[in-house]
Amino acid sequence: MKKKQKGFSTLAIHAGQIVEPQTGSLTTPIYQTSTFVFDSLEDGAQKFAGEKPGYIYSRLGNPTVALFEQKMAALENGEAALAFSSGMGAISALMIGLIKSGEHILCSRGLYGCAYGLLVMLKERFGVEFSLVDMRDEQQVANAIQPNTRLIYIETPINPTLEMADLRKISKLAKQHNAKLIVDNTFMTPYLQRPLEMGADFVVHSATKYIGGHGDLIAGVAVGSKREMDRLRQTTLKDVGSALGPNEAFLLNRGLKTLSIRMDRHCANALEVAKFLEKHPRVKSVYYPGLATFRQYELGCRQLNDFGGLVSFEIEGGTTQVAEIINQLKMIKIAVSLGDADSLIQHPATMTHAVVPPEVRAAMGISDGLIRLSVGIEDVEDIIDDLNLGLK
Ligand code: 3LM
Repeated sequence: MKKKQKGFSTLAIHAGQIVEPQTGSLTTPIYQTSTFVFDSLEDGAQKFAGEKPGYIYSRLGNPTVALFEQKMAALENGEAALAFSSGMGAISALMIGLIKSGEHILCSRGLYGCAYGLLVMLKERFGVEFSLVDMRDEQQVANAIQPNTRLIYIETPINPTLEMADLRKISKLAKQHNAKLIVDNTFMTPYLQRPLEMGADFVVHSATKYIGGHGDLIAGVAVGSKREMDRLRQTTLKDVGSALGPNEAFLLNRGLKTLSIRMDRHCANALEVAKFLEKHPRVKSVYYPGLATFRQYELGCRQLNDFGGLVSFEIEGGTTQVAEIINQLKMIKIAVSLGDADSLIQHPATMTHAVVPPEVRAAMGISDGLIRLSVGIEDVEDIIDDLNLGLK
């Protein structure tokens, strides 16, 4: 009989966790060590050769970090995961490990600013081509695939416009053209969207965000097949070296235990906030996949378990008018990052996407009047009261 798969919240708490044998410690300790002692030369040599399991050096693996990797693999329903010192560490390791000069990466037309910066660097310094395409239209995606396209790299929903791609259709296209599909799942977390189940090859996260959940660390993670994760551990993680530290891993393991209940609250609050903003006379448009008026509402209903905690909205005017609004806020903090318990608001044109040239930014759908709000898990009435104050 096939073993019944445990529920998401159960896995988030129990996956990979073993009671520490020496002391009975319930939580996996912070193994704060750079190196691990070998019994003998032969023991060390066998571990280096991969003939014997065991830890060698914390850049290559660490028990606190390994627990985080096991949990993320279980939650994304993938075979294996690799933890990194930041989301950009994960994205750059995957790109460097999977692409060669002369090959092409096809990307969603919107990308987090530093991911765009990385692509520009790969192009200018290493001869890797890339192009951005509107992933809402599969025909445009099919037309944009080139003979040398080896990777399709997408955010869905996109930071900060929340535009989405149909993952089942895009992964089919990727397979037809022998390209690998990487999905940045930071905005949704595996609780709300599981790209590997829809045919993607890799998932990446800025674990700094909802996975950590408390705004107190920087981390990243990639999930995929065991074969590819093993290969990347031995190449870009080992030799480029953006490994996660055990302290951060401990906080991530703790954060994951409450991921589902935090996400439920983020989603409920964000929907209320989006409805409030939609009715406000100073607000021109609201982007939230859970609004029935959102252009891709149907796709969101098919692809997501709920609609997430990010709400973007556009006001009449540009940077000056945005400043007038957000500088008035008392509780909501003006800060980049997202997915924290605290509500955070930011201006993509001058902050997260400031590195993107203005014409590319405009093509991404980011105007100077666009504001991104990461709705926290405070009482929603207090979030709305604060927004009311700013919008007055
Ligand atoms: C932000 N984003 O405020 P780290 N992928 C996505 C992201 O949103 C981010 C990363 C990867 C923001 C950070 S801007 C200076 C602050 C969809 C980060 C990169 O390397 O862990 O920051 O993840 O939108």
